[in-house]
Amino acid sequence: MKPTRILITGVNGQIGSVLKKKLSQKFGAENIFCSDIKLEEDFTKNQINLDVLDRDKLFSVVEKFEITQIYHLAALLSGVAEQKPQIAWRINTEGLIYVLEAAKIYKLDKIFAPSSIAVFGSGINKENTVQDSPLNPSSVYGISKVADELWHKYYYEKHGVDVRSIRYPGIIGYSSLPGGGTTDWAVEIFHEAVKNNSYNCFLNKDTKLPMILMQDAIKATLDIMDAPKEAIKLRTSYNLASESFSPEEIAALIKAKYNKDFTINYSPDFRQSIADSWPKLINDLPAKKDWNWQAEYNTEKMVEIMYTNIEKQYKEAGFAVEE
Ligand code: AKB
Repeated sequence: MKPTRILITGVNGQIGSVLKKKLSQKFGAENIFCSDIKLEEDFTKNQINLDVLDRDKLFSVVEKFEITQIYHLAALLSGVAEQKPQIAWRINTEGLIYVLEAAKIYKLDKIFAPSSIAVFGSGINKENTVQDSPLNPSSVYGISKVADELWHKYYYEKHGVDVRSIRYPGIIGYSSLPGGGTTDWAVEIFHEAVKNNSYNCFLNKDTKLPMILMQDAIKATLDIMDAPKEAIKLRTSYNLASESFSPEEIAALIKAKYNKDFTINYSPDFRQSIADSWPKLINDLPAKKDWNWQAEYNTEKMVEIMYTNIEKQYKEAGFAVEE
């Protein structure tokens, strides 16, 4: 059996750098190959400059480094995609198809390709969005992710590509920044609370959305990839739930427990209508049943982890943090 050698695309994104560390611990740093359009190429460090639309380079990287798995994270998220619809469609769908083609041609063991809660839109029960809810997204990002999910299933059924996917909620982590999503406020709020004691939120105060702490998002990613092939019954993408909250709930927790001077304002922008089309509470029964998914963190613990770690980082980096 060939040793596991993993290519991560879009490693410079919010989840990439954290996933890279975890996969390096698990499989050895020498077996993890990182790529991004914004990464300086250095093969001695397993670093590859890769535009996922460059199919030939992707194929040659897979061949040259004898890759056996790809974690395909390169994508444009909902906010940016809405402003650059055509390039977002290309990166999010064409990029995925090249990865799936590489998996087919080079007979890769498995692929991880995330989807998102953005696949949902009108016609759902927002308080209990079950796996089989209709997929009527109103955002460019959501449209591309619905197409992606169908491509996963197509390559699995037609070519036997073992592609696994979860519908990520908004991901909240302290060691990397999100880039261009509708759920980015849930990370920004902690940075602004620590640095400036105030935050101007781009969503309304009561906009409740599904979220997940980075630790749980990484756990879900590794769990679904570790599951036996037969356990993965859904070849589109699995609903994944952890927490759900609104900006005013997080602001109240920050103020009550970590920063009594914290204030928040609301100036909703174009992302409000994206958020309004998404579920508030996800039902993830199939993920629990098929590969034993269970979130470990609740909102109070998440706030503690986020606030204390971000505060520590700013203090250590010499930023002026108000005491
Ligand atoms: C976004 O806000 O676009 C992403 C997502 C929910 O997929 N964080």
